[in-house]
Amino acid sequence: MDDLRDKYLTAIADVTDEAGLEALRVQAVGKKGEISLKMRELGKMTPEERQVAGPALNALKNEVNSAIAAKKAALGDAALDERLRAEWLDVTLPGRPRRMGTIHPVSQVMEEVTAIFADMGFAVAEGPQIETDWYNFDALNIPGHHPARAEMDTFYTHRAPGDNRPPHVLRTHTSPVQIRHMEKYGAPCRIIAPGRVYRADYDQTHTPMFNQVEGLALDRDISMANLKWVLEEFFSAYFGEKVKTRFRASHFPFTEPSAEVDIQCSFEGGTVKVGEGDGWLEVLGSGMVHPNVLKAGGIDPAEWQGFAFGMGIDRIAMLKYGIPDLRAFFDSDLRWLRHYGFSALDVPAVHSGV
Ligand code: 2NL
Repeated sequence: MDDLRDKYLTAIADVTDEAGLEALRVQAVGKKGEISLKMRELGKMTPEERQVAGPALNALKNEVNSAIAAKKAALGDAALDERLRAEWLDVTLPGRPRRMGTIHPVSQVMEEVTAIFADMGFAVAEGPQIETDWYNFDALNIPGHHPARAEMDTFYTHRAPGDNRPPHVLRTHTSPVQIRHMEKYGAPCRIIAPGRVYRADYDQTHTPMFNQVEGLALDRDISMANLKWVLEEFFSAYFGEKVKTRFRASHFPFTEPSAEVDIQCSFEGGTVKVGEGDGWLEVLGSGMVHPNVLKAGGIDPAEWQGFAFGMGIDRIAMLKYGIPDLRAFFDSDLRWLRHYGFSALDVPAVHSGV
């Protein structure tokens, strides 16, 4: 009995891992373990022998079991200590810097423009970028033979052979959005329609896809005077200082009368500065909505009238943020995006104006 005790207590003290300890447990007190087998032999003993051997064997079994339990706990603690040492982490280290993406100038300016017009009571309308030629041209008083159709360098979609319907077009302006809005909601109305438009043109100042914002205000007594106030209010808020406008008589099929609008600026040392000086910069087309266009939108021109305008978002973004080349807008060059992009936290709000 003493030999057994020495054997197992020594072995338990010497074992260094949990698998070895488990093997010892099976060998000593498992079902067919050495101590278990000894206990089975109790049955063959005389009652006198059993009275001595029984309690001694039980005591040995308990002693071995508690030695195993104690060792198991010690091995567990050692493993935890080792893990804690290995997984040590200095929480006082500064974080690794990760560069954040930026908001594209077009997106930023869209938000700015939207915020300013929203402040004047204009809602935002959106529509499809692929249009029928009716919404893109006919409804805007541009009939099939009109030179404006050719001038606009329109992208046409293909039709299946034998399909003789007129092809769809990539919208050349966001005016179709406003026609759809008139059809659906009627007058009065005050909306802007920002979005992508397409024209087959590519050079320093033109890209085949660009961004435009159009505006439409209809009521019983809206005039060019309201148009002029809205535009001066808009440009002053957008550029952050009072900006004068100059209206020049012009012609568009969808407005009558029509005006091209210039904003006040100065040209000094090769840079343009908006809102001061005696130069003028053309930024916008506008006019009173043509009666035929109102009719196309299902609105009675004897009862309603109003103004409309259209301007290039990319162009006013270049002016405000001093971006020289339009084509770089759509190159996805990361260095350009980091330089001209905005922080996501730089949320546009309406300027106090002047
Ligand atoms: C330009 C000229 C313009 C409009 C767009 C418009 C829309 C409707 C009815 C009447 Cl639904 N007009 N839009 C009017 C005048 C000019 O854009 O040069 N844009 C860059």
